[in-house]
Amino acid sequence: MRALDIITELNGARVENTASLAALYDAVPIGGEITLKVWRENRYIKIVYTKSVNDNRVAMNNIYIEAEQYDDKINRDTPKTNGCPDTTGSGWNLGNIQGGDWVVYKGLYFLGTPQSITVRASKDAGIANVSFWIGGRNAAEGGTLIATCQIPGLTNPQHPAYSPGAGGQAGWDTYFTFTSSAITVDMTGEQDLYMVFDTSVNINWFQFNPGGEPPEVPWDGPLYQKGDVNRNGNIDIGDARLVLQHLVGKIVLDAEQSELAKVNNGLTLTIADARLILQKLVDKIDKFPVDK
Ligand SMILES: [Ca+2]
Ligand SMILES: [Ca+2]
Repeated sequence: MRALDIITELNGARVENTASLAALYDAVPIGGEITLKVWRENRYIKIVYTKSVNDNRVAMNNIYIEAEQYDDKINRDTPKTNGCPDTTGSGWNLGNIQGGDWVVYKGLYFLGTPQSITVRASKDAGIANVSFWIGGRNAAEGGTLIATCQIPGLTNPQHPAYSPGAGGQAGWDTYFTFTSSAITVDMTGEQDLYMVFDTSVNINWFQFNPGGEPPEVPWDGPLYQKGDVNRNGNIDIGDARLVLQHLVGKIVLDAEQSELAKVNNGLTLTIADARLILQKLVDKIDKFPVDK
């Protein structure tokens, strides 16, 4: 939502002002769908999104997970939970990882699809590829790959703090955040999330990055024609009267009415708009300047 957007409807109900917007918004349950009719710059658009717990615009998908708090793992000794010297996170990590290992975090609920995953990790040398799957740990198990994240070792030139002489424990104790590939698979709903490893790496935590603004599409519902300030379906004397009353301060038009009333240049509301509405009413003009 941009600063100059005007929300005119929420789930089909007219938004009169900030208080009515808040009341309409509060009436939608968490997880419920919200359809907004929004006036943006010079056109109506439709924005559809899911109401979230902690964000009134974007689906809740910034889920944060301590890597060592998995629900299940491959049936062998590794991975293991170890103390973690990183200054962020829980003080514990997921370590002793071998190629082929996996862990699973069950029952994560996504109200939308995140953009990507930030992974807090360390490694001494080489490159680890961490794969994230939902529904299973690989395709054969019914899983869908959602993202991969490369973790270079501290002695690898791809590492942001590349230090050729700092292998071994220095590399394992130096944590950085790395960003996964973009998520393009729909993750909405409850998911079992698998993290799969191709080689050794230490993971402290990871977090899903929010999906950003909900997509916008042109408004496809009914629209009032320009000049129909009282929104009764036609141009009438009442429309001109409302504009005049607004201009002398007797009433205040709501945001949508104000847009409907700007029939002259579409930018500012003046006495010319009321005059044009009257001229259209008596068929002196067949179109408003703004419609041409
Ligand atoms: Ca941790
Ligand atoms: Ca009217």
